[in-house]
Amino acid sequence: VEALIPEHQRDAWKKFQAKPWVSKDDFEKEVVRHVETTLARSMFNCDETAAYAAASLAFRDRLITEWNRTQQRQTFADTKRVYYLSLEFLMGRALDNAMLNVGLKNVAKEGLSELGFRIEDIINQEHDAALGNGGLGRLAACFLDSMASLNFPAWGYGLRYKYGIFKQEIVDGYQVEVPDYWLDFNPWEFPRHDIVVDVQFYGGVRKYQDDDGKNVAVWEGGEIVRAVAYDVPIPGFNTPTTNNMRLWSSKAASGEFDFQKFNSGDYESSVADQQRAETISAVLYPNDNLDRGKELRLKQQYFWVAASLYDIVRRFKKSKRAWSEFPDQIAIQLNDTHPTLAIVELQRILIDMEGLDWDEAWAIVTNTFGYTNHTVLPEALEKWSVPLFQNLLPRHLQIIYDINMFFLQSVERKFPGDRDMLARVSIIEESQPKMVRMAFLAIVGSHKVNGVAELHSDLIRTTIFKDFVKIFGPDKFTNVTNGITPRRWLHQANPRLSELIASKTGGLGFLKDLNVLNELEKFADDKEFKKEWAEIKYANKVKLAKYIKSTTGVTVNPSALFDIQVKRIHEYKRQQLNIFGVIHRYLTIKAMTAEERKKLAPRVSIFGGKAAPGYWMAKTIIHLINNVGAVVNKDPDVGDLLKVIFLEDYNVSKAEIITPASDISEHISTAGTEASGTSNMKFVLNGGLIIGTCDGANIEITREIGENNIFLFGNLAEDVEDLRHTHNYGSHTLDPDLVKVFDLIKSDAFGDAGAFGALTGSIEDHGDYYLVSDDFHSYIKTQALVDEAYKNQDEWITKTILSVARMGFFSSDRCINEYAEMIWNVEPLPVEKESGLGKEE
Ligand code: HBZ
Repeated sequence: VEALIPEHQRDAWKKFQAKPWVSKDDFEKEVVRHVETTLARSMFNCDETAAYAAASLAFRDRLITEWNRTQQRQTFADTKRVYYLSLEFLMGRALDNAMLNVGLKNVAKEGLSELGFRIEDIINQEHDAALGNGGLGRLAACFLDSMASLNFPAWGYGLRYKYGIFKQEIVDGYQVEVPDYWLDFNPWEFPRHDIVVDVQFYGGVRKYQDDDGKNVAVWEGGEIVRAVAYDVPIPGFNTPTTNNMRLWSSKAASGEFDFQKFNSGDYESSVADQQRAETISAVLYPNDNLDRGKELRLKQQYFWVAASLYDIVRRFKKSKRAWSEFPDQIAIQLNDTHPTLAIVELQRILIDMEGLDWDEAWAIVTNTFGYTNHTVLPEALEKWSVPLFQNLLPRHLQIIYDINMFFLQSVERKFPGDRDMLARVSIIEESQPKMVRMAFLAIVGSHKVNGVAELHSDLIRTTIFKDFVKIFGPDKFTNVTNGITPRRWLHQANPRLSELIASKTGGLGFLKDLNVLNELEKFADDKEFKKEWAEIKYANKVKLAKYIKSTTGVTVNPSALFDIQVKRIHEYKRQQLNIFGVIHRYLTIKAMTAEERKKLAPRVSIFGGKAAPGYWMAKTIIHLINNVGAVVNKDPDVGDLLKVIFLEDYNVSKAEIITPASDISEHISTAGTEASGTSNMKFVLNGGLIIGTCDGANIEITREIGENNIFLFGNLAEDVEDLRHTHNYGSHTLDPDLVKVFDLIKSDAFGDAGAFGALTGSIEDHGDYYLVSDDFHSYIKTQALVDEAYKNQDEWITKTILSVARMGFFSSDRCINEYAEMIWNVEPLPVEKESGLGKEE
């Protein structure tokens, strides 16, 4: 490469090329330089915000240098790349992560201290990058960390929302949503004003035969919106590999249209055009596991997919390879069905723009894509109305109809005369209006489909996608159980535990090979070790208790059992079961004698999570939790025995405080509804036990850590259908303890019971779809076992050590290696030395 540049120029470039700083002095020099020049401030008015900005810029500069080199290395190696398409990346904060991944946190800590700052205060200045709803978005973030840490040539593609997930405020016990404008100052992104893609919407299709008699389709007219790239460096842990996350931002395409309007004096409507274009990437849709079918959402999906594919294809074309080599060079993973249009878009590019035959193009497409399903809930499966599609993306709809026609023909050949089968698997649902079933399109257009935990993958094979297993054979369907990055969820969130583990396992190697945790088994009965282990848990609880005090005003006892359920609020996740259990506990305490009360283990029930703004039932659950807390927390009969806390605005950075502080966490979804869950893994990895149903990854966690170390309860997935049937067609009597809970609610003990009528009614009168009553008894009994077990601290600690020791499987590094081998067929790109970076142990 260098030879392409004239020698005298090359020398100057090389002489002055950026050299990543490593020493404390150099770090301080960079911080001061950024304060004085980039920020135009002086040390006299450098507050924590400015210090955060300058420290971030110092680290960003470092990342950019490595990022550039990584991109060059990957380009010249010319090996296969992975593109992870996700409409959500729930990254959280970047500075702490960057410092730890490049191994310079201690350097920064000392440097900042000499400049007059505490590193924790500086880290806390950062606004979370909250471009996601929950598990799906956070999984994408963990995957980026793992792909970089394992040196895979991989990019993430997403949307640069101006507003991430809303900020939640609790006012009088109700959730209130406040917009999350997070871009005021974001040092982690690089605008690439030179990387733009014009994306077309609406218009019509003209078809004709060209001179050679070939059918040609031209999509013309309509409107153009411009996509501008913003790049975010993704540093791997203890490796120079720094990958790229490219987020697209929408703006009006400047061009003839605008000028015409300016010239005709139509300034206002030209400004309106501008705003309309910017609306596309303005806001993240705040629904998790619900599809609402809004046009703007489909626009977001196509905008992002079209820009990303243009970018990917442009990069491929530079290599001058034959089109048939496309799938050897590129793997694209679809994070749920949100990017399914990429399948159609690539087919369109290949047949309409590049002139390939249908079959040749389709082989390339299907060999390129993999699809990950994250839910079996029917209300979450995406469908788009055909009329809406026809209007917004007329050419894509034609291609979908063709894909469907060829697909149904193949089904007809395989299952002659089975018309029911054809109707069931058709990508077009023959409803009024007709709908495009995106999951079916994703299956037909991919070479592999995976679920995210074993039970979930079995369920999709045997229920929602069972016809497709018959059609394509079982090998197309596979499982990749989710995982989490131990860098953020152990090393960053729980530094003392990480340090203790490092001291016993020979350094930080476990963060790159989590199975090393196994070595902790031998300390499970080591008195000294257990003492340190318990002290760390206690310190983490003290920290959370302080946080609770400062945000809610409630004093909690750090010696009490901390029982935590933090995740999106959803009926299927059953926070209502938890709060009904809390009310049951409250009733029990009230009925106890003073003597009996002395024997009870004090408990703090902690909740957190956002409800989708339009999800009334979820908001009602939040309201009930808060009202129960208001009553219980000031009841003198109860005192320390029970406190009920709702933590406002649960997000990634709060999870980093909450997760290390649990004794028990709750993962209590109706069996068969939670695809995997990932916070279950985070809590166990941080030395907490869990109470859970036989659902999602709980099952595999049990297999790994042993059933003595987990509190399982409730009905099994295989029995859910029958139970629901009995509720609706047989006799449905409620659990007597639950009836007492409802009676208390109805006595207005927690405020006007009318506010909770829909919630209790859904269980009493509307079939109890989520089996709250069916599982109530088992839940209460199991919670009593938790109380008992917690009294024996010695055994409890042993259980938590053994559990952590057996969590190696749940590293997202293991997931990424599985995807790479089973689905992507890509290899890591080795780096010369593990790290040219600061190495901290
Ligand atoms: O994906 C979650 C699953 O509920 C959870 O069990 C799993 O562990 C996790 C990672 O695989 N799904 C989501 O978080 N889904 C969404 O947030 C979502 C967002 C927009 C939608 C649909 C789903 O339109």
